[in-house]
Amino acid sequence: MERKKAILLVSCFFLSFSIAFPLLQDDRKSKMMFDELNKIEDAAVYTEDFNDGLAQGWNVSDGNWLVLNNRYEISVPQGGGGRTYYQGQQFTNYSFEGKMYLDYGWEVSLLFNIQEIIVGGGKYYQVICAVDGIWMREVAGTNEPVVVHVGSFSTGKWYSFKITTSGTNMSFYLNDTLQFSYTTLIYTWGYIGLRTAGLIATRCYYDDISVTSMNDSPTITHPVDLQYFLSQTGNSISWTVTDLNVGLASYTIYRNDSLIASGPWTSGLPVTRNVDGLAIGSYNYTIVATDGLGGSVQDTVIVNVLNVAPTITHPSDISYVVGLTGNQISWIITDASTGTRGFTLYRNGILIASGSWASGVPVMKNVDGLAIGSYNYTIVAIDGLGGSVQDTVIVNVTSPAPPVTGFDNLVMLLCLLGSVGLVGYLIKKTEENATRTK
Ligand SMILES: [Ca+2]
Ligand SMILES: [Ca+2]
Ligand SMILES: [Ca+2]
Repeated sequence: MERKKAILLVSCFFLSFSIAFPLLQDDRKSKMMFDELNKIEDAAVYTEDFNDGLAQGWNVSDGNWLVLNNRYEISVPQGGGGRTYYQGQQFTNYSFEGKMYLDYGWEVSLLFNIQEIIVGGGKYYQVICAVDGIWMREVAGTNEPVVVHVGSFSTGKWYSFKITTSGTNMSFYLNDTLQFSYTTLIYTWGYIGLRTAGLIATRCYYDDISVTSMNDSPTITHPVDLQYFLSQTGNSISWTVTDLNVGLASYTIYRNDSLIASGPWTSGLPVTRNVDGLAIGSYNYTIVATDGLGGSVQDTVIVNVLNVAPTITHPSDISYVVGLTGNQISWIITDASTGTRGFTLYRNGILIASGSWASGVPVMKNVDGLAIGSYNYTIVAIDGLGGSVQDTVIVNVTSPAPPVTGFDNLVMLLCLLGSVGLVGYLIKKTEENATRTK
């Protein structure tokens, strides 16, 4: 059954892959990045076995620290001391483990949640394993012990140690046995370090240091994808990253895999990126936010910059008497964003012309020589970037002379009747005159 499921899943994967290759490729890349970042969190984020004879990244504050025999060692005279810390990274919610050996003398110490180390002091917690007991100090001025633990520690043997800190809770283990727990209200994150001090001359060794993060990754909002028309302004993406445990929190923003911005972020406050001024096209904006403690999160927003369709004037319809000349339609097409421009012109739905156009330059069509009738001229212009516009002008061609009207007919009829009456009267008069003459 599981096998069938697996085959089905694989089939679906390849089907999706073939349908949406570019999208899936991006998703897979993001997923891989994310997995890598998560993997760091699951495993030890820092290890040092000193087997290469070096203590890379360790900053000696005081004392004569040496890497000898594949371990880190310090010898101090009576009344002396020494401190060193790993400055490669600050940690929060972590487990600090290793082993230690008191060769002779008084104590070995472990430092954690170090904020700073300065001559004669600093800000950190210190777990002390001494031949007279195990205890802890909060080093910030008074240096008074905050934990006094009755436990045994002796010279001449290796001990494994583990300090866990989670939020404000810390615990100390020796050879996997819990020695004590404490609430660390002042410093809840920081560097790790090592120390010794000699009430009597002391030499001790440390080895196999590791830090495993129990840090929570930040979370991030997912702003909606956005689109705008070319040249529009005021477009931005605003992410908000949230994380309770941060070190040096920083972000990087990539546009189509190219780094375009970076900086610090603050939990709960927006990180805003203006996305104005892009050419027409599709862009992916990916932010990767790290918490400085090994935790990371990312998000991608797609920005589409759209083409603006052309506009066109609407010339008046035309009417002319058949045979007259000088009749033409003049359109002006305007568009700031164009690719390969083109127009097609139709008369009564039949293609009669085509060509190119330039923004703001008239496209003219002579419409002389038509027979009497009505014609529609429709132009369709494309901007070569998916935008188009059209307009239609009606051309009426009329006959040359106006026809006779009803009023004229009436006048003619009256004239005719008048003429007939006059002729009849004259004939009658002529006949009367002839009779009298007889
Ligand atoms: Ca070693
Ligand atoms: Ca975190
Ligand atoms: Ca356009």
